[in-house]
Amino acid sequence: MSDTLELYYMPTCPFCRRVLNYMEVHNIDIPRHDITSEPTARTTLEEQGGKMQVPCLFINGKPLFESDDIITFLETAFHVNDEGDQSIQDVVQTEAGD
Ligand SMILES: N[C@@H](CCC(=O)N[C@@H](CS)C(=O)NCC(=O)O)C(=O)O
Repeated sequence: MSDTLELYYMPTCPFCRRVLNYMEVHNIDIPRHDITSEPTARTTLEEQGGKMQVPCLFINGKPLFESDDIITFLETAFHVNDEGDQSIQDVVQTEAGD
């Protein structure tokens, strides 16, 4: 099973910075949308997420708000505490090969 992940954020938001810093430290590279610079991103967040709050991680199109919950999800999805950091490709290939 592989999840489609997309992060919606604002560069000035401290909660978003927490998530982005975590991703940077652990080499987690997923598509991201800056709602202040992408014209359609804010609308997408409001319509699909149901509210205007960042950070928001869409997991297979389903919104996950709260920076703590997002980091916990990423920690599990990318096996941060298991056997070193992995890229999303590693996760996808590992799980697809099962
Ligand atoms: N408890 C949330 C707080 C998130 C939050 O307050 N985000 C602010 C930006 S820093 C927000 O989206 N506010 C709504 C708005 O700007 O309209 C978290 O940890 O993610």
